Amino acid sequence: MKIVFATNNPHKLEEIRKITDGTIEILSLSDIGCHEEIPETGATLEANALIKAQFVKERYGYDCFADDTGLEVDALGGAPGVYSSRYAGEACNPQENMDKLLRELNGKSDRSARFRTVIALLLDGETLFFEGEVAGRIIEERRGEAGFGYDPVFVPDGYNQTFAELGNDEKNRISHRAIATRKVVEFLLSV
Ligand code: ITT
Repeated sequence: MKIVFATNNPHKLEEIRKITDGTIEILSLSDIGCHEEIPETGATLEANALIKAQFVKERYGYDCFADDTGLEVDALGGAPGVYSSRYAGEACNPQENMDKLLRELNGKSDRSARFRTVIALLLDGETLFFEGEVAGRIIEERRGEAGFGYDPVFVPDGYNQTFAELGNDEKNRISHRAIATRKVVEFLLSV
């Protein structure tokens, strides 16, 4: 089976190709000649995942799936959430987003948070959603080199290391996206 994963994030592609391990051929946006930035204008992770998947289906005709992920921090009322990639401003980088997060949490004792991934799948005229979540906490300074985004400041429950310290193999075993992706893969292999 061949399906498009509507992302240009190389970390996500590497993660999903490891998880699917050759059972499904995953095409990226650049594999299908799509080099546009798909505007993520939704107010929820579900809406953004669907926007990305529908964009590909409408313009390129492929069945596809897309994910949107947010980091939800309890002491910040669920922020940055759907705005995780642009928490510190439209053109900001992951370092600036992490700086802002650590600043906002400065002095706060409740550091609980979760990563939540929603995947929208468009297949044979149907729309399906899959979800994965990992609870954890935000530490006070960055630790570790692996992964991307907020990985250096997120320690999943049951661990002492950040996602960035755990490394890609362990992260792929337990991550929000791995949980959601495994659900999609299981579904795709069952149809
Ligand atoms: P695409 O839209 O091209 O898929 P993106 O980088 O914009 O890629 P998302 O909208 O899904 O990815 O994620 C929003 C931000 O949340 C992302 O820029 C990261 O900063 C952060 N993020 C997502 N998944 C993460 C993960 O597994 N670990 C750490 N941070 C993550």
